[in-house]
Amino acid sequence: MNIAVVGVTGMVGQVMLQVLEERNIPISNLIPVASEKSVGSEITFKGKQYKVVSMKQAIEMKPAIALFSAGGNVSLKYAPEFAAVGTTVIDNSSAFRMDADKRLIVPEINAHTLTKDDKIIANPNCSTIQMVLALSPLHKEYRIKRLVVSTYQSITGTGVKAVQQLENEYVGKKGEMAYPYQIHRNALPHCDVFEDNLYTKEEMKLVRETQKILNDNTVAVTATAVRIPVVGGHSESVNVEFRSDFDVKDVRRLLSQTDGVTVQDNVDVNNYPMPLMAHGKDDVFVGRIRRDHSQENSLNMWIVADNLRKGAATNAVQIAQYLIENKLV
Ligand code: 11C
Repeated sequence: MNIAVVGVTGMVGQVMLQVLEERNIPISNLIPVASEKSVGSEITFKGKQYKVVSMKQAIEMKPAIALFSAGGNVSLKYAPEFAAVGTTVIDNSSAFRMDADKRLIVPEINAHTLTKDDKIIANPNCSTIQMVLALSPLHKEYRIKRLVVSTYQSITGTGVKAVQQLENEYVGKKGEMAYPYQIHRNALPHCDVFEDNLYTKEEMKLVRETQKILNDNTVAVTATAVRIPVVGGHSESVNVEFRSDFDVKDVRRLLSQTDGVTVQDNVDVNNYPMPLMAHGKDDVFVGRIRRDHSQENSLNMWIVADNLRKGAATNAVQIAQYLIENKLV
C-alpha cells in the first residue's frame, strides 16, 4: 500500500513516521511530501532513505492514503485533489472538521461510522481528542449535561517556532516570536486566534468538535485554553455535570476499561498524570477523579496526553489502520 505523509518535515509529520513504523502499517511505498524548499531532501523510514517529493508528484502516484499535517490552507487546496484521484485523505488540520459531510474521527469512539465513500476524513484537534476519549464512556452511561474545561497546553501544539522561542528565552537569546509575549516562566490565556465571541478558536474547537464527536449537540461546553511553557503534552482540568448520578468507583472502572485510556489515580502515593510522563506515549491518562461537592451529579478530573501522539499523529495513524484492516481503502 502506498501511503503519503504530507508535511513530513513538520513536528506532527515526524511523529507520524515514528507511529507508522511502530505500528508496522503495511506500507509498500512511503511518499514523503513537503513544501518546495524541502523537495529532494531525504528522510529515513524503517532504515530506508526516501526522497521528499512535491505535492504534484505525490498526487500523480495516487497513494491509497495521504496523512496530511501541513496546515489548513494546504489541506483546503490539496486534499480534494488527492481525493479526486481516489486517495483517502486523513487530515490533521481544522479545514474540514466541521463540514457536515465529513467525518470527525476518534477511532475508539466513532471509526465504525466510516465508509469507503469517506475520501476526506478529519482528525480532531489535540485538546478535543484527549478530552472526548475519556468522556465518551461516561457520556454513554450518565449523559453529560455540561463541561467546564481549562487547558494547560504544550508549546509543541504551536509548532517548531514556539519550541525555538522557549529555548531562546531559556538561555536569554533574542529570536523570532511565536507568541505575542514571552512564554518562558509565563502562562498565556491565548491559544490560536480570538473569535468575535471573545473565545479563542482553540476554545471553540473544544465546544464544536466535542458535540460533533459525541454526536450530541445538547452537551454544553465552555472552555479556557492556556499555553504554558511545557513540552510533552496537554493537560486539562475538566468539570463534568451529568444528567444522572454516578458512583466514583464506577467512573474509575469505566475509564480503566476504555481502550486508549490509562487511569493514574492514587493520591496516597502522589500518582496522577503529568505531561512529563505522558510524553512519547499513545494513551490518554486520567487522574484526580473526584466528586464535585458544590453541585449535584458533578465530577472533576484531570486529563493528560501527548498532543503530538494521541492528539495528532497516533489518532491519524489509527484511522489509517482502521481503514486498512476493514478494507475501506
Ligand atoms: C494547539 N491544538 O495546541 C493546537 C494545535 O486545530 O489542529 C493544533 C491545531 C489544530 O495550539
